[in-house]
Amino acid sequence: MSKIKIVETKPYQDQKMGTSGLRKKVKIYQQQNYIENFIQSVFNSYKPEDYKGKSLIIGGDGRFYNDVAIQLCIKIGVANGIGKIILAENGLMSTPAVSLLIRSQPKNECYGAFILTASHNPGGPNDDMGIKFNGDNGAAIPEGKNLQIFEESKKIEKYYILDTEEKYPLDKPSEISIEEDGKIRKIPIEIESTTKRYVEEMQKLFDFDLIKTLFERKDFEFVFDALNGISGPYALAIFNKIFNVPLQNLDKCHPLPDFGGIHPDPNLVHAKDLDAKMDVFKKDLSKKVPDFGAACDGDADRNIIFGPRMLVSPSDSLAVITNNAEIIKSLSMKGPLKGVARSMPTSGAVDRVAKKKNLNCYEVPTGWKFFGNLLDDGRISLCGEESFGTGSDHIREKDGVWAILCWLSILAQKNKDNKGKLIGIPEIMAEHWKCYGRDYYCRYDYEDLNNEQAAKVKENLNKSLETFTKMKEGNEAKIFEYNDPVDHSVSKNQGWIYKYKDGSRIIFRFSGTSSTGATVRIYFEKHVEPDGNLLADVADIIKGGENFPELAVKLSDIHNVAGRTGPTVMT
Ligand code: VG1
Ligand code: CO
Repeated sequence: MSKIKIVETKPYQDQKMGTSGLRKKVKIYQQQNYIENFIQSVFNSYKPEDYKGKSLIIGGDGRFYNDVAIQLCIKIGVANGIGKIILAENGLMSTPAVSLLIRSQPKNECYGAFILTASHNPGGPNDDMGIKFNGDNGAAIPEGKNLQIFEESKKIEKYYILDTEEKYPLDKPSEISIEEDGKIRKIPIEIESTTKRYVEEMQKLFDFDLIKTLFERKDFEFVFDALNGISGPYALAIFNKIFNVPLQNLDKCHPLPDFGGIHPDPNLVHAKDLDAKMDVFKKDLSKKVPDFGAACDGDADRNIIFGPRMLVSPSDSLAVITNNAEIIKSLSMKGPLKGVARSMPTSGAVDRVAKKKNLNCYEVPTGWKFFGNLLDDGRISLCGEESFGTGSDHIREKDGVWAILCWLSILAQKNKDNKGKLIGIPEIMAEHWKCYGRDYYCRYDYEDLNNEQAAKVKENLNKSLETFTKMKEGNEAKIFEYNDPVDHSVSKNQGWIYKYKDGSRIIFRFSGTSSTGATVRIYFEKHVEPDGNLLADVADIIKGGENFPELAVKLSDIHNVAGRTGPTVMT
């Protein structure tokens, strides 16, 4: 039998959620009452009837310190009046699977979920920890709510917690009994399988029998890398158990608290083993390369897709999926697409497809939470970000494994009655670009600028808006501001856009997920018409003609301001 105790605390001033949740170094999270304050601030920003007696879902990517956070979520949640805890088995569940789990709860019975992840950021005692809160629609809470929680966290004086040292089991159901106002309240802790519900949902959304025909082909080889993150259990359950992909083709599929020391970020820099397997840097033309390579990030909401010796840029991936929506069951089963959306820095490739198909195409700020209203309002069925995120209205988060299944569906369908040479990813891309032209795309990150340097870069970018506009006829430059068409909220200062007449763009943004210093992201996008050079190297096009990286350095003066000679990461 436990009692509820009230603990006095002092506020922290830095608990503002960024692009996706609160991400900080573990050392920051380990400060006294740091997690307690944040969790209580979430409750404080809601009315008691929003959570009292309702269920709370808890899950995460298994990173270091999640075990501590899980126990606190339970004890503070129950002390605030939560009526049932639904805990992911061993605390492990991907972000998309949590979104699905929330949406599977009976109406008005679920408060939301704490998702314990810093997503693509590295983990371990010296790296990052994160907490996200998703509301009862399964989506990360909107910007306004984030700010409300931040305000609460700056003035918090006390929190409620169960007065017990007990550690609740993560692998079997249990029950908490508390004494409250002279009465006894019992709160069940249910255990939800990490993978079961999600795998069953994917079997409903996709034609698994059709996809199996692809895996049965002798000339189709598939490799996957979970980067030691939470996508591993889902990959094993689907790719190995159902599609019979041999285990040696499924790499790093057992989640590790420090991700084995790697950065669980599926991109050209951090997915090194997969890059090598797929020979994306074309080092050994004599060797046979798999036909399909894929990876997900730490919490399994991102995806990367490789063809043999080629990366499918995430912006292109969104365009190709949109173009093939009719042959992907998950997207066609509810009728034609309602509309599509992309984040502002994502290339215009999907816009071209949307235009041809007569679909509305929305441009939102970076961060999946901005798609939530459009999805809930039935305005879009599909959306994506340049940062390796793709998703649809089946849940309210981006979904790595789902995106891979979309691509497998396209390939399976294209090869349905094809006994000849495999129609693979290169052929699908070539066909796409022939029809729409190609939007060559890449991103440079300059990490760890100090505050002063960041302020100077911002000042330079503001000044350069006018300079750029005068540089060439048809040039436009502006700071992106988003007016949400559903709730009419306005999000200002969402990045600097320098745009040419043909749609080519250079974009600057400051990251909202880095846990140290400021990270400047520079996005380059150059359009080539269908009759132009469609099979060139991305770098050659981005630097050829008007040299975009050089121009970006001029517009921001970042090399002088921050004492750099180049970006820290190029993807
Ligand atoms: C980055 C990406 C953004 C993504 C966010 C969360 O944000 O650019 O597109 O939504 O990470 O992804 P930023 O502010 O650092 O650029 V995840 O998979 O790390 O939750
Ligand atoms: Co993620």
